[in-house]
Amino acid sequence: MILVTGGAGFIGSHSVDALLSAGFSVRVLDNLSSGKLDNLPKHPRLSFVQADISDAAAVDAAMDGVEAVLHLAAQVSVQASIESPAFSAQSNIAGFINVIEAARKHGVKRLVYASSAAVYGTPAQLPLDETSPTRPLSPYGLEKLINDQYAALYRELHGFSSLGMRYFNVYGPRQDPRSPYAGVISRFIDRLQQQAPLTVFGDGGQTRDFIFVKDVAKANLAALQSSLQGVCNIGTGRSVTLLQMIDSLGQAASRGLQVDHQPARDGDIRESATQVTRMNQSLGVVASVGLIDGLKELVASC
Ligand code: UD2
Repeated sequence: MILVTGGAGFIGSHSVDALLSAGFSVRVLDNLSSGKLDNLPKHPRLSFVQADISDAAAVDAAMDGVEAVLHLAAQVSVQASIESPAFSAQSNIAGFINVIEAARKHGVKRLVYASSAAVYGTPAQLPLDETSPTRPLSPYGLEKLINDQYAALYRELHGFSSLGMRYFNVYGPRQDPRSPYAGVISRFIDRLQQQAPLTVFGDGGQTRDFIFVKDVAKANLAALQSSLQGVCNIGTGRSVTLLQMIDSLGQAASRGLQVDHQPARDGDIRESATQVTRMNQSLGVVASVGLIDGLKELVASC
């Protein structure tokens, strides 16, 4: 039995699909604050518990009979973490401790959890790798870094096996464009459907590593089955500018796209890129969905 916290969410529900396809039994624990039951299939090997990770007793009960945990439940908004740091820490630090401690007590063999590229802040040198300096720019990034430190401590103290997944820019079906953490691609899809121009903050020359959510689900599955310890950057290893991404989106949607430029966002990171040697070689996963193919699948799903 694999426990997936946040399993009704965007990355969570795709990970549940991958786990079910691989033959696992899955228990989802989700408070449905941003996840949706509609994201989950009806399946004989899937069960659902509605609970919050800040509820230690509920987390403890959900560990019964579990061999590995995929912990994705979190307060996911960077903005909310700046506005309400105590509330954010309740989920992202206290909630994390509830999960890792309950897992240890129940003798769970493996924890894979969502860390984030946000731990790096503005990169001093590109491409990033797992040894790059961390300098988070928000409570959210700091909370994820603290998760990584707790996981390292649990390894030292208890020999507890875990891997933190430092996701870069994940896109794909089921990402809610109105959610506080909606990525640029889901916003653009929303604009496209409304036949409205795409808003580009700044000149569009900023770069990002966009990874398709099914590749992320594949990496999560591999991570649960691997004994790799520490943290692992999760991306494609190929960054593109926003304007290049818009060009690919136009090809995927088979239409020309109108762009409206607005001033650059405060605190926006200009360039982002990661090496994926650890993901490719140690985890044995290569992101295989190209940007145009991923965007086509996303457009078709709407
Ligand atoms: C991502 C995370 C953020 C934080 C950060 C850390 C998402 C959605 N955001 O921010 O939470 O972890 O990484 O590195 O995962 N843009 C537009 N038009 C729009 C929306 C965005 O031009 O309508 C630009 C935006 O200014 C930025 C780029 O697109 O330059 C990507 O924006 P994003 O919010 O998808 O992701 P990012 O990498 O800034």
